Amino acid sequence: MLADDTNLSVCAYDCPDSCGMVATCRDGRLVELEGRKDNPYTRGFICHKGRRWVRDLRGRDRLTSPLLRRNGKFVPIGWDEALDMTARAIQLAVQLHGHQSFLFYEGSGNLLMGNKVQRLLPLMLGGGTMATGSLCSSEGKAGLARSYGTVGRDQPSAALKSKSILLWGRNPAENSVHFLAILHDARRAGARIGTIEVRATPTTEASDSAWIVRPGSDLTLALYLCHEAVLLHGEPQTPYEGYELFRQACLMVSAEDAQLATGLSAEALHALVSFVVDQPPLSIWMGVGLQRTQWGADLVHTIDTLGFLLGNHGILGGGVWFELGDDGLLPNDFAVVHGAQTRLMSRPSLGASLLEAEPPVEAAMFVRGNPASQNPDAGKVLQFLKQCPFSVCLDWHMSVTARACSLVLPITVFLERGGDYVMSYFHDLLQKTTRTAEPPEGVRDELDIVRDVALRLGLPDRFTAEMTRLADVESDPRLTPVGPGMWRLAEAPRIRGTFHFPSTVPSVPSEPGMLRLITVHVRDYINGIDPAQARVRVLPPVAAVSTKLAREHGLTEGQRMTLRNALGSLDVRIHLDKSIAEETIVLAQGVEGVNVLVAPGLTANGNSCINDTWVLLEPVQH
Ligand SMILES: Nc1nc2c(c(=O)[nH]1)N[C@H]1C(S)=C(S)[C@@H](COP(=O)(O)OP(=O)(O)OC[C@H]3O[C@@H](n4cnc5c(=O)[nH]c(N)nc54)[C@H](O)[C@@H]3O)O[C@H]1N2
Ligand SMILES: Nc1nc2c(c(=O)[nH]1)N[C@H]1C(S)=C(S)[C@@H](COP(=O)(O)OP(=O)(O)OC[C@H]3O[C@@H](n4cnc5c(=O)[nH]c(N)nc54)[C@H](O)[C@@H]3O)O[C@H]1N2
Ligand code: SF4
Ligand SMILES: [Mo]
Repeated sequence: MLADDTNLSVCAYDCPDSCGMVATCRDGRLVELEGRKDNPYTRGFICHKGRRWVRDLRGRDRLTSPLLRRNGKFVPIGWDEALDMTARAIQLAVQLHGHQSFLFYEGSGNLLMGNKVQRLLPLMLGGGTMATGSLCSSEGKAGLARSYGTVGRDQPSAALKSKSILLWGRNPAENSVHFLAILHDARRAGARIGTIEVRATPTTEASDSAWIVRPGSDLTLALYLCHEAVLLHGEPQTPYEGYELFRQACLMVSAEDAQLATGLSAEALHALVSFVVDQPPLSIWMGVGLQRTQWGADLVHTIDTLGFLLGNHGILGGGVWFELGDDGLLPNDFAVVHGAQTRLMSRPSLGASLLEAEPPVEAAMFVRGNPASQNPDAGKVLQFLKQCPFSVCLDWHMSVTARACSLVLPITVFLERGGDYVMSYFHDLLQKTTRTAEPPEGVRDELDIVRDVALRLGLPDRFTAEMTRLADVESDPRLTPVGPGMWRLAEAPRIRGTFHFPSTVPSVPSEPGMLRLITVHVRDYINGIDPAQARVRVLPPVAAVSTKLAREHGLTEGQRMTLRNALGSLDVRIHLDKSIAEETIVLAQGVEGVNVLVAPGLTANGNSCINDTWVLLEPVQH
């Protein structure tokens, strides 16, 4: 039993803030969770999603027994039976079709670094089938890295030195609240804040200026702003390869082109030009939504080029920022099995790949992921799960994916495990987790489950030894201790060597007659919707449309309509929002059924094109 005490830990949610936490434990139970005051980034505050764990660890949605689907219903079974069954199903699939018949799917359910150890299960079997490609930020990182070869590691607090801050498709007021706190400080120090969005958000509310543009028009807009920057600043002093071609390309984009694409008025566009040039240094902070498109990397590279042409690269308070890259804190040979031949399937088109797989996938294990909700073309993931002979999902609650599997195994969550690490993907702190509560009876650590399955398959226990190597991260020479279980990772400047200009300017396709579906992250839950949120949503999800679109389609507030495209359909309730860009429908991501409509396309880098989704608005069929 854990002693009554307070323990320091870190929120492991897939959230850029990675808050430092203080947990109070009494009689083995978590009774209070607060912000850790000495964390220099999160400064003693945690959001309601983090705080909610006090209730959720022992809440009614917590799974506490393995559940097996029998005749369409889940029934509790014992752990031995569950683990035997899992091992047998994997063994059978491997015997019949080879190791690639076993799918080991990892999502981004938490940021614990030790998660990687679990990959030893498919790898030791020969490689298995795993997912590749990103639903999240990899496309933008690929674009940012084109400028200097790296995405680097700077600090969000650099915004405190900016005089102008442009949030481009980023919504920190909902998705990264501690950055919003920095923005408020920057404003107090004299900075002005502007936002380029496709709708009004709490972030546009908190900004001095906001420009609402049609989704997908950002590339034309960025090229036009580059055009203005070239006219203003002239040629860079040193000759740059690729500059001339890029100059010609951006000079071809006129103010009229930008207005036509974005829907901005001439005055608004002019004000945006003033915003980016008038009050340097300017920092531009891009979000994740706008880069989930076919030309996402090109867009991010072009926005970075704007920063360069305006002379904001490498100066205090200036620059262009996105998410941070992998820091290589874990050694390259961590959880590696030489000779393993993993079959990789693209995450964004996972469902279709699984349905067509040869050899077929006949045993599937899902950890920290909810692909039946979160992946594009989710209908095909569900279809695959219906026909797959064996599927097991490890989760703490009944996710959409768990509900579609044949077996569900209940796991401990990060607050009930210790000795792992979280490295933020937005700020510079590495933090260690500690065990802050006893898990409820009946749940097991995810790693123990995976190891027990491996042992039943006759594989050696490489897991334990690899887990002890995890603590080596603490001796990385780039780390400086800043408090118990907390380190600052040294900066790795992105601006170095020669700047590389974009060499191609892609054309942006559209689907005439259809509406663009934009799905956004929301304040109250992280990614896949949690059970408590799902329960209050008995009505169809809310689809926000502009009042202009509503007028054209004769829509009224609260009206039920169906969104439809070639992939499927979804019933929604209409909400009129005068702020939303033209020909656009906005839905919260994570709501069940939304991703049935979302396009499974891949970028040239193999990442998702979630925003390249088009739908028709139709009356509900009764
Ligand atoms: N509360 C909360 N916090 C979260 C998450 C969550 O689910 N909930 N998820 C976490 C994760 S995994 C991530 S990746 C981040 C995401 O964090 P953000 O990047 O802030 O989130 P998104 O909602 O994907 O996109 C940001 C904004 O881009 C706008 N946008 C969409 N398309 C376009 C476009 O074409 N052009 C322009 N200019 N704007 C566009 C959207 O309206 C949206 O408000 O948040 C993290 N933090
Ligand atoms: N339409 C649309 N789709 C999107 C997005 C969008 O903006 N629009 N955003 C995309 C983005 S940015 C992301 S990052 C992805 C996220 O996609 P996923 O990673 O698939 O989804 P999550 O909801 O983060 O969670 C995965 C599950 O992990 C569980 N979990 C948490 N901790 C643990 C643990 O320790 N062990 C195990 N086994 N399970 C655990 C959670 O309860 C949750 O059910 O979604 C993407 N999907
Ligand atoms: S979800 Fe994000 S903001 Fe909320 S406590 Fe966790 S890390 Fe902090
Ligand atoms: Mo994400």
